[in-house]
Amino acid sequence: MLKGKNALDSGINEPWEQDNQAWWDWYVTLAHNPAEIDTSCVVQLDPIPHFDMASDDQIKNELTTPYPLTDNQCIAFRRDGSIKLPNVLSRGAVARLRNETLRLLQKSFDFSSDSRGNNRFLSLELMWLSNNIVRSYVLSPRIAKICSDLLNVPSVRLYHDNILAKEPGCGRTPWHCDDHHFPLATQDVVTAWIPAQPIPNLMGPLAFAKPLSVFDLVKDINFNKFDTSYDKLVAKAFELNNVTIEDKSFAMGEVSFHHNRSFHTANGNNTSRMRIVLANTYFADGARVVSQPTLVSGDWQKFIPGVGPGDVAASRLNPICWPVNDRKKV
Ligand SMILES: O=C(O)CCC(=O)C(=O)O
Ligand SMILES: [Fe+2]
Repeated sequence: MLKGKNALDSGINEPWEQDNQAWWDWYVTLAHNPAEIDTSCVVQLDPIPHFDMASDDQIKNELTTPYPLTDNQCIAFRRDGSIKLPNVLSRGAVARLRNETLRLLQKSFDFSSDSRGNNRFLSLELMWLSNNIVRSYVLSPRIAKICSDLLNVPSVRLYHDNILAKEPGCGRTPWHCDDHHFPLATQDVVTAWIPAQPIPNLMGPLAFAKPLSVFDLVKDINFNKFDTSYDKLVAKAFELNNVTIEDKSFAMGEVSFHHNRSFHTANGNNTSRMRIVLANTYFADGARVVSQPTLVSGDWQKFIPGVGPGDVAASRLNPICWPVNDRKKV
């Protein structure tokens, strides 16, 4: 595990000095891509079916209404480390999310055809601080309660939000588990991966190795910050052990939830449409920052400002998202 001895072995035991976008630019270079995607040959998808965008009030109402989870779904999550839930968002809420995230991406990045490549992995974080619509999706009691129920903890805080956009032609996301990234000294961490459009197979849906215990098959593989060897070795270990990979498409409104030890990857985007996702990570209230965050923890101090290694992770940027009555308790 990278938080322990292997971190020292593999030369990542130093802080990340750049921003979150630079982190993702580096991180996708660690993915093995059998062949580069030819952006002139990507598949033109049919238009996303039109749904009227949800209004501000509809969004507020929907995202504060609890989603009924069954015991079996909680059991499946704890066994598998991931679960995909249908209709967490209405069609109108997905349409609004795409509209809003696309607008924010267009404000922050250059999409003109002569700009640097068009097959980037783009990332925007902390948008909930300045955008009320994104805030509704990030601090959503509906989403946070699902996370709290899946983890079986009474209360969850936000670690961070990430708008993740894979441009057409962007390659694979390397195999990893998020425990490598999050400098949190707890196993009660979950990420809600919220697509802002349907994700057909060709667009590279998030794919999960199951069950959660396959973590043990690969936990001793040394991370290599320079090349694709870690990604390839994890893929090989899963293949040799006939590990089940859940890699199906995402329907509109479907959201996945993955535990921080769940190994996951995503194929490249072989379509002409940008794959936009809002990925929100939550953790059990009371958790502390690890004693030694690493390179793979990225720009973590941006998400837990003023909190040092070993301290309780409860900065003003980590509000309690569930239960709502505890929100003021920072
Ligand atoms: O969107 C992707 O391809 C990767 C996202 C991811 O690894 C995560 O949200 O934990
Ligand atoms: Fe991840």
